[in-house]
Amino acid sequence: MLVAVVVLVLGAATCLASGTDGDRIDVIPRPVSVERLEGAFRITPSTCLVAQGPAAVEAKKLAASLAPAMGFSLELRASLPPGEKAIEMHLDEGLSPLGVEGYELRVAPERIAIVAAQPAGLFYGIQTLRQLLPAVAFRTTKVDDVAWDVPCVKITDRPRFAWRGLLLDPARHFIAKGDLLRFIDVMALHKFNRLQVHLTDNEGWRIEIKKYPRLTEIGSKMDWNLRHRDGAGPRCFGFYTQDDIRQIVRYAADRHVTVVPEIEMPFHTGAAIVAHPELGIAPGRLALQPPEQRWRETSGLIAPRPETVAFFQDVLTEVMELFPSKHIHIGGDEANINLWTNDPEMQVQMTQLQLKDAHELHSWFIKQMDAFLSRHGRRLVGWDEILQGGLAPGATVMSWRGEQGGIAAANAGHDVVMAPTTHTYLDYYQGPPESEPLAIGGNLPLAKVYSYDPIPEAIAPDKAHHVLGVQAQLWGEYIATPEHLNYMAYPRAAALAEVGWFAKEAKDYEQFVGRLRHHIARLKALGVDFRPLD
Ligand code: TNX
Repeated sequence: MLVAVVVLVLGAATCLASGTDGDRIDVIPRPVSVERLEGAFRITPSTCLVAQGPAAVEAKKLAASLAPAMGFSLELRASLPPGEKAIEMHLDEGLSPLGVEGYELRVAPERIAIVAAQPAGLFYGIQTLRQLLPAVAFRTTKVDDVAWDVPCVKITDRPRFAWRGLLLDPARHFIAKGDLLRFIDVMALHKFNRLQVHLTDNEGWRIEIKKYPRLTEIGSKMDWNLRHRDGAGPRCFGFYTQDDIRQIVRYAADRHVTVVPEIEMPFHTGAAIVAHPELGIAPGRLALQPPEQRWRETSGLIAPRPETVAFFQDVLTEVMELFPSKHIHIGGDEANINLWTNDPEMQVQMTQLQLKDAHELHSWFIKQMDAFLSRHGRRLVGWDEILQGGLAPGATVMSWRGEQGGIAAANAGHDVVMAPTTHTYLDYYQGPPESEPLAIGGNLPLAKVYSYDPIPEAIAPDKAHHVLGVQAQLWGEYIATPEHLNYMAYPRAAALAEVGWFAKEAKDYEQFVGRLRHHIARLKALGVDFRPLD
């Protein structure tokens, strides 16, 4: 299998390098193998779409995505009408060597065929097909006088990694449901398949929990925000009802995106502590404060008493009902555990549990959550701080403070997702700070994102399969509007999509930028804001 993939990759390199401008195949992420053939298939109102069963479900998505710009909807049929031009889609187990997300796309003058082993593969074949059309195919209103020509090609494609993620942070600035859904549309076009949603933090609790209504009654209207220190700025209030969540999860699933919820603990929990002071260290202090003082009295750190463990397990019970994702993220980052070291009640707890320090108490708490999620058939994911004090047996590690955490976890046989600040923090500046909107800091230009390889050499070759993939973060402290969100995301997320999809051997930045120049015309047609290329 490995040999076959390498051959495909090298094949792609030769083909694309020899292509003249008229032959350009400007697909992002770059398909593994592209062969340009003579001629084109023209889509017209009389073109029919042929698919059955699960393939028909995907075929309808193709028709729906083309209809706004083309002004007609392709007619879906169950069988190929003799002599008529058709786009045909079907599942074929024979393609299972391409994995659950791989596909073949063949375009000939009389027929387009998309074939895959699984529906996700058909969906990705559709995303490639859309990008072979003129960029105005992405317009959301009818475009006249365009020949909807698709160049003849033979494409064989499959992703390098199973986890190709983006993180959104509605906790810091709330993201309205409609904006979230539009974001999912654009990420799916780039073949991303995981959306981590950071639902809780010091600045806000954004998910309705039936058992603890105060979490949103109070925690979604926090009067404090890291960015707007003197109070909450615009878009700092809001939450998703359970019905909203179900709608988001379903919408994402239709686009083959799994929504991974993140419920932060034991730190970054200020909003929960304001709503439920009993979760914090020295309970009761908060309740006595006037509302505008509430934040200043929370450390953002919960006290891991048995009652607190039960509280968060109750929360996770409702979260598991809403999110079918196998992976559930519990945060685990940046805990200021010195507060436990110095707290008399926590000292007693550490002695009782025979733990030698606060790191072990942190680990003990995470292990309670790991055991609980494992009992329910789920997998815990946490930021790399969960390695300190001993990694929970079922944990998957998201490596953000560089690659060391990911390397250590993978070499110890744990799954990891690489998400280092150095290459995947899309909240960082993407150009000279003086000419960019205010950001949290850092410096992450497009080329650096593109250069990333999620498998560091320090991971033993027989452990490399533990690297599930890669994820980019759009932390929300400085991102208050959907326009700004897209500006920070694109085009860097397009580069990350290629990092997650295309084999590193044939990655070529100049060639990527050439394709990107065409790709941004698609973003424009869709009305998606992006940072212009240098
Ligand atoms: C660190 S990444 C955090 C986030 C911030 C981010 C800002 C991580 C696990 N923790 O809470 O939003 O930096 O770049």
